[in-house]
Amino acid sequence: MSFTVTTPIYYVNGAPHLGHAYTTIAADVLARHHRRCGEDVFFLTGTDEHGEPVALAAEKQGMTPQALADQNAERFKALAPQLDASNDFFIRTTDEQHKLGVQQVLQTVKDNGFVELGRYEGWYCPRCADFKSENEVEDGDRCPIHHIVLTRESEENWFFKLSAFQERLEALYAEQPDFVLPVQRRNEALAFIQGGLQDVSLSRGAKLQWGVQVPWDPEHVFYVWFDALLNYYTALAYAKPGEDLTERFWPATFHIVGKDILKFHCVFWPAILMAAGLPVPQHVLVHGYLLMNDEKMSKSLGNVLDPFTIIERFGVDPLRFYLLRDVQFGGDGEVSAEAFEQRYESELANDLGNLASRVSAMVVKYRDGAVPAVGAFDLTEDFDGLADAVAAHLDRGELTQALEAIWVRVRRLNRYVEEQAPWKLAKDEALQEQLDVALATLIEGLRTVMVLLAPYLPATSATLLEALGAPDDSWAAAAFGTGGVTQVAKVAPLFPKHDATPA
Ligand code: ME8
Repeated sequence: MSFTVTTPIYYVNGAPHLGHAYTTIAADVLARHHRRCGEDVFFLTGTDEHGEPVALAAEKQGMTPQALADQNAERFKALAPQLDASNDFFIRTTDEQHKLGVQQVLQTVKDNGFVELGRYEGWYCPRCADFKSENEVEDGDRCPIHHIVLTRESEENWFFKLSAFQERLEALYAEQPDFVLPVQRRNEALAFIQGGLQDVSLSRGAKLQWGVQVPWDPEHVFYVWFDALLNYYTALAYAKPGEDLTERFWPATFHIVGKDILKFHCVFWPAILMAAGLPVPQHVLVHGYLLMNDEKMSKSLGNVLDPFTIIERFGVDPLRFYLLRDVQFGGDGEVSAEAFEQRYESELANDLGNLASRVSAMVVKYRDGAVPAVGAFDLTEDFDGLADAVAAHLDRGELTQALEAIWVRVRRLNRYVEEQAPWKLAKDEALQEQLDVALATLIEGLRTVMVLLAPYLPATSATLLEALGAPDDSWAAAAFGTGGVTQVAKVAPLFPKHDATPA
């Protein structure tokens, strides 16, 4: 079975920030989960380098768009490994093969009769690279997202006949009810479609040169959004030298995007694929905004919390954990350094880190590190069905719920330590068997949660499973009771204390 997951390709008009890290981490969790289930996974991320957002930023900095793109693409490329993201390829829309792919697909769209010449009259935000309808425009003719004054455009353009896809899109939403997840985003997208679709500009005229040339009209470049969306498809043809991966990995399983770009992914994208005669993706998973002081973080608003600082001080696993734990995936959520530290302290250092140290220390103290072999574990009911529940959540893109399901068991293990009080059992000759069961259960519980947490906390999970001598983190090992730990040493603190407040 194949599984293809993508992030948006990020604009190179600025540096990577926490919002970008968020989507990449979410995609990585799904990629890692499906890989360990033995599936054939392709995980794609990259950069969006054409259009006004980049051309304008380059002009401001006195650079050519290509030079700015080269500089910032490097920073986005470097972000992925820092997040421990396991992407299989990094696409840049300035790649020659991508440009060729865009031209081929959009030529097919034209040949199929879905492109015509027209005139665009109306508002345009060069930061969004998006056309704004009258009812979206804020007072003073401003962009509702960037609050900058919109430009008034009147231009001859090639248009994509989006209006021809109204019924086909409605049918798609009916036939594939989970095409857009979660359901409130699906409803938003469907309402947009049902509200009536207008044809959209497919190209930009002479005012903008920075883009992929329209093959049938070299004076024009494609509107950046169509160039960008096509990355998900074009990448497959050249991601692996000598092999075309398109058959193997298309259609995509999950496109993960922020709600700011819902319209493009949930409406334009399936329509353009249909127009080209290509299969549509299985799911678009839409998440909300990370908010700092209630304002969406974005490069254009200059309001960013730096993921690199957190990674440097705490490592990347705490960042991955915090973002997927503190903000319900799908909705908006406030993020702050204080909330990060609190989660770090109470959940990673205490709930998980202390559990691992205490449990391993007790096995060392009471059993010389030998994990007792027991006939049956306690807590089997508490763990019953957990792995399936986690998988079911992840299949619906419920990343926070899956993590919560695991964390309920982490808490259960902590309560079990208190209930059993192994330090008391140890003092009583008659209770040695119960102590054996308690220690074996705790080790098995710890092993199980660490296997399940592997997609979220890859480095921590590998370290601890290695320390337990049970490095298998495959899906088969995720079932409670599989066992395999025979000997343990005391585990060093997984999440050491940090005194200073991160910047
Ligand atoms: O839109 N909270 O690129 P972009 C959560 N190039 N996620 C956030 C975020 C925030 N505050 N800020 C950014 C583009 N993101 C286009 C995409 S795809 C074919 C083309 C994340 O650099 C989120 O995933 O503006 C959002 O959709 C994306 O970054 C926008 O990145």
